[in-house]
Amino acid sequence: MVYQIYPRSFQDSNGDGIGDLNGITKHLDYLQKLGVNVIWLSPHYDSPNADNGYDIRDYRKVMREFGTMADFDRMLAAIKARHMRLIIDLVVNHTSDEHHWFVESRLSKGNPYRDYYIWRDGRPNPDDPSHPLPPNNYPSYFSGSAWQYDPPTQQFYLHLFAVKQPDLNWDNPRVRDDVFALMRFWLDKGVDGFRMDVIPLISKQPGLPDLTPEQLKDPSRLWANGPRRDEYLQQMNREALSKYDVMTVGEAIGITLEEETKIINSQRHELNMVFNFDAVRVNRGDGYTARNWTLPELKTIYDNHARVLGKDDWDTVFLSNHDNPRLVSNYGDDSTPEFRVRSAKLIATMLLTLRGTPFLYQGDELGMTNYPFTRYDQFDDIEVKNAYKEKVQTGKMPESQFVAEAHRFGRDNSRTPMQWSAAPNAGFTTAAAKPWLAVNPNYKTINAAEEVANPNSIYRYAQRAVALHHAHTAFVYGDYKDLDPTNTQVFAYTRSLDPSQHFLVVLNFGEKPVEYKLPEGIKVGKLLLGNLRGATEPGGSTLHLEGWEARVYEY
Ligand code: TEU
Ligand code: CA
Repeated sequence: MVYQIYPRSFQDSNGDGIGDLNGITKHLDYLQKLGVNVIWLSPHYDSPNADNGYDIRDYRKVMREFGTMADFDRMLAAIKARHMRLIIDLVVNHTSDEHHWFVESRLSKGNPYRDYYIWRDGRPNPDDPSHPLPPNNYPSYFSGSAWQYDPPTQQFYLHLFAVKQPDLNWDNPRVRDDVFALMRFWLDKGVDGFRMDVIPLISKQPGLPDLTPEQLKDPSRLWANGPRRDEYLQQMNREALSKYDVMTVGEAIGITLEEETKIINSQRHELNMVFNFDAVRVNRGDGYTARNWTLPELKTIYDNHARVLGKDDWDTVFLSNHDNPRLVSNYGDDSTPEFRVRSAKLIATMLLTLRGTPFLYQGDELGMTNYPFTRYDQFDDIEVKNAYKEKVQTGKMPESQFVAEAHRFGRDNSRTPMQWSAAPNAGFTTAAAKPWLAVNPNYKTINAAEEVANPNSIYRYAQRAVALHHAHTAFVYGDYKDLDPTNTQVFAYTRSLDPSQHFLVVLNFGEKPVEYKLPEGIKVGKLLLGNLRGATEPGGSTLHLEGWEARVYEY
């Protein structure tokens, strides 16, 4: 089980309002007790923080706000001492514009680092010849064009994300060598692998032609399937990964399930796993808009995973991270305390019993919720700020609608400080400090201190669900079978590993109680896990499920 830490928001240890590495070290027992095997640490490197560390200025330095290299080494040793492992975030599709490679690169066309990035002449602008147009029509993920004009050399550079995140030119072999060297730097320190940020985007389309109107609807599809992607990942595997005992998981933005087998099939020696976005985005339309979805759609996704990914293609299971809303607000029901607790437990049950390595994001184990945003100035995220400029300041969207959508899907929901206790600032930082992003006001009731002590809490339930996952190899290696794909309210599936391990998971995905008749031939046995007390039904074939009730049986 992998637990993601967003260091800025986890624990501040020195009262500056920003989480840090010593703060993480302080809570390792908490993570160990939850049953965490691997910690994924979001970027901890030196960065001007245009995108909270996803814009790296120096890959070999720790961000000053997060501490020192000695703090990192102490944290790593303390993780290992608890038999956990650490993977770090490898952000190498782009760097910060303050990275010395880019500082050099932009100086002159003849600079030795010029070809570390992607520079092009603009296109003539008939209306205003002194302001050339971008080289092509690529949009940035963070609004506007993906090209930025740079006056010193009068060329544009490519940035698929923020203006301060220029894309590296992986077609340059020196870039690849330098990336593999920095990977070895951290691997030599003893880190246990990487989560790789937008890794499929590293191979650009030859000649960078304009996207067609069709391609413009989802540019990631093309960008993620560049011609040299697998060659580069295989080289990375050969020159860095294969020399260590490590785990890798790539962020597979823009890639279909069928395509992802190219990256993860173990015979191909690229990455171990990827995050496929099909499930986490099932309820999303364009931008921050919602999409109507049904439970059978989600089941189809998991069924496809079981069908398409064979024994050489290891899967991941996740529905949250630092780019998505809070798990319980997004897929459960946070409208009443009772349903929040039940639905958070139900989702934990699902994540820990589906097929693949489960990932939890910090605070999921507490059922932390979206922040009650009501105003634009409460947001910090560059994605929100750029979208606001493009949509609201141009009059394309009313401010109230923008705030409502960013409240529903914006990334700051999951980035508010971890709620450790009922103390001021939720114990994230000192009472006197101002946290870098506001603490969710519900911290007085939703916090780790309360939940660790309360045997009926989400945390304590998650602990049991993780333990169950670890206790039976069927949850790791077993077959997955959806018992009732078209049922719109109940998600029921089995995980089985012959000859003797047979588990049944039944999830009532909604507030309405339901009588659920099991398919022919299945009779429940011992109840191993359930999110409502007293669910002791005789070994029958009809289950009476309360709203958001979850159960795991032996059968
Ligand atoms: O995210 C890439 C990515 O998929 C985002 O475009 C995401 O879809 C969007 O932000 C959701 O609203 C990775 C990191 O996880 C993210 O935090 C970074 O901002 C981004 O790359 C650039 O490094
Ligand atoms: Ca701090």
